Amino acid sequence: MLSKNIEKALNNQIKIEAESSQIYLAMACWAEVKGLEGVAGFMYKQSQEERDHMLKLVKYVNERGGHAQVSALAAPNVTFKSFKEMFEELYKHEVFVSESINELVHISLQEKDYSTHNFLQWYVAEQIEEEAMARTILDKINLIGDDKGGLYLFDRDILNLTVST
Ligand code: OFO
Repeated sequence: MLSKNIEKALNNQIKIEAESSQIYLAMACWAEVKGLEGVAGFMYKQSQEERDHMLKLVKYVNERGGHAQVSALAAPNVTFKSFKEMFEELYKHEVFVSESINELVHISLQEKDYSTHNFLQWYVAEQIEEEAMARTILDKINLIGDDKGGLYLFDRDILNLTVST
């Protein structure tokens, strides 16, 4: 059985994962209307993964005697100055999510909830991968600079970057 404190913290993470999904969906739309098909595909995939992260939490909360909350979400940015800015935002957001997961891990230890602590390890590993991936992408973008040919190749190849689920 989850304590009220843990239930509340997990529900907050459910909201964050749902917002992440919306943030990446908005990025997918922006990229798609700009003709960046590869980037759009990548963002649609990220958006779907965030929804899966949310659902995993929802199931866990409900299975452990809590009640997963489906709540109103903050509206994401829908336009970006450049695709570089968009990926910088993605990176910053992933760092924010990692901090939030770390805080959850901290609370689970404080409450001596070792089941939740164990459950959260999947998210800890996932965030390491997602932050690393976002940094790799930003490095590539910095290499490309204003080179249109480079952007074309980047858009073509981005879907081949391995993304865990
Ligand atoms: Fe949910 O993994 Fe990124 O944020």
